[in-house]
Amino acid sequence: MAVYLFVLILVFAYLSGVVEVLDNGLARRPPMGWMSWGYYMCGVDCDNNPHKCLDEKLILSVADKFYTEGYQEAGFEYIIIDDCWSEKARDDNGRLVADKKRFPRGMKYIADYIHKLGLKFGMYTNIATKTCMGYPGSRGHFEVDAKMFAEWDVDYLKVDGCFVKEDYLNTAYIKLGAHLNATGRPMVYSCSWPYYIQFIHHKKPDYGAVSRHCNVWRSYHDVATSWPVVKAIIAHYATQYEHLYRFHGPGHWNDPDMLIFGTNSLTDSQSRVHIAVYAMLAAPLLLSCDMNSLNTYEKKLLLNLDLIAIAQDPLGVMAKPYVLQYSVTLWVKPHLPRKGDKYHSVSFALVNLSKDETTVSFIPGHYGLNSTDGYTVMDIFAQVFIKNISLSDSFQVSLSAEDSLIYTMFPL
Ligand SMILES: *[C@@H]1O[C@H](CO)[C@@H](O)[C@H](O)[C@H]1NC(C)=O
Ligand SMILES: *[C@@H]1O[C@H](CO)[C@@H](O)[C@H](O)[C@H]1NC(C)=O
Ligand SMILES: *[C@@H]1O[C@H](CO)[C@@H](O)[C@H](O)[C@H]1NC(C)=O
Ligand SMILES: CC(=O)N[C@H]1CO[C@H](CO)[C@@H](O)[C@@H]1O
Repeated sequence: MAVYLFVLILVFAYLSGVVEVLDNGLARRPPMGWMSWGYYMCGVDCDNNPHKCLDEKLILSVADKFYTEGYQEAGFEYIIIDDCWSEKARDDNGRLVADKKRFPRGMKYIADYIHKLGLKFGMYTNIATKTCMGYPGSRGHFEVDAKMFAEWDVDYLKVDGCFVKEDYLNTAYIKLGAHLNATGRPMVYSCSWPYYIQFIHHKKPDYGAVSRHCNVWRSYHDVATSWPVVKAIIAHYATQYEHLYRFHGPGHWNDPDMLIFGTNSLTDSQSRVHIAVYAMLAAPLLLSCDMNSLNTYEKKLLLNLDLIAIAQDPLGVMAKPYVLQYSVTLWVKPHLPRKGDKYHSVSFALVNLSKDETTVSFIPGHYGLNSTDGYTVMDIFAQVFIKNISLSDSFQVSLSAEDSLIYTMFPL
């Protein structure tokens, strides 16, 4: 009997171990959309800086662009207002108030507008008494703020982690998550928690706990509108893969921060690297720009449905990086469709971050392919099938400096 019980407990522990991630039914695929911070930052000085003004007009214009120019069909959905949206003080009832000048009709109006187009609405707070930019934060107001975000029909909440101690971070994100859940309104919960643990408090984040309480979380520094910063993010994910991949999947995602398309920061080949690595990581794809500033090539990449299918694959596997010859990184990601429920399709992204052109070769069969009928190969940026290969074939690729190529192999 005792042995029997022990086995039961083991089985239970195993089962609960497997399902122990946040299960609110949300973010089954990495969120796609737009977030204000990367480009607009604390865009409050609208008179002197109208092109960097965070206001109602901007948010509605993003919604309109998503709706009219094909972004929504490609999967872009969440429109998220980051820091600096509120008045400097709460009202007499202790509630946050939207900035009266920049958001004169309030947040519910914006939510309704966005929802009418079939899109989703996101907002921001900080876990401390003030936000990172000094606006009122949620500490001491978790319940009232959670209810208010729910009343405003928010679908996604980004919660920053400035100005508090490590032990507070480790309990407060869990408490705020419980208050969000108690509202009954489904809200994707985006936590900056592990970033602050690792880079501000210099401790090891408990990603198990994070993935039990958050849908999305930041694990590295903020992006900025510059290529070296994007390269640093890519390098971080390449070196930290072993620590991150097991927590990454449907409903719970590592977030390398926004795409910097539309900010005139990247060459075409750097844009390919940026989107290729984010797609292979199964990262959230959040733009941050004036939607009118996306150039023709960036728009083509964002609406490349073969590429988006890799990024949004339902299995949600984070690609594994391998270092090939000449420091070229080969990212390998299995995904759907599967042949006979058995043989995955697999995408290979080659990325070289150096400044020289080179030729590399690899044998796809050495990276988990095993369908002996072979594979048919699509060049994802060109969107054409280029050839069929067998398991032992070598694949030779000429790769320009700071460039990327993606090949998807579908089992024949
Ligand atoms: C609240 O948590 C429960 C248990 O994890 C989950 O089933 C439910 O979907 C959550 N509800 C919301 C609104 O997040
Ligand atoms: C290789 O085959 C096994 C089953 O024999 C399957 O589980 C695995 O996913 C396959 N690998 C790929 C990349 O399809
Ligand atoms: C690959 O094989 C399939 C199935 O045999 C065939 O229909 C297709 O034309 C081949 N593609 C190329 C590029 O050779
Ligand atoms: C494709 C390419 O640029 N090849 C280069 C990759 O990176 C290494 C060094 O980082 C160079 O030596 C290669 O020429």
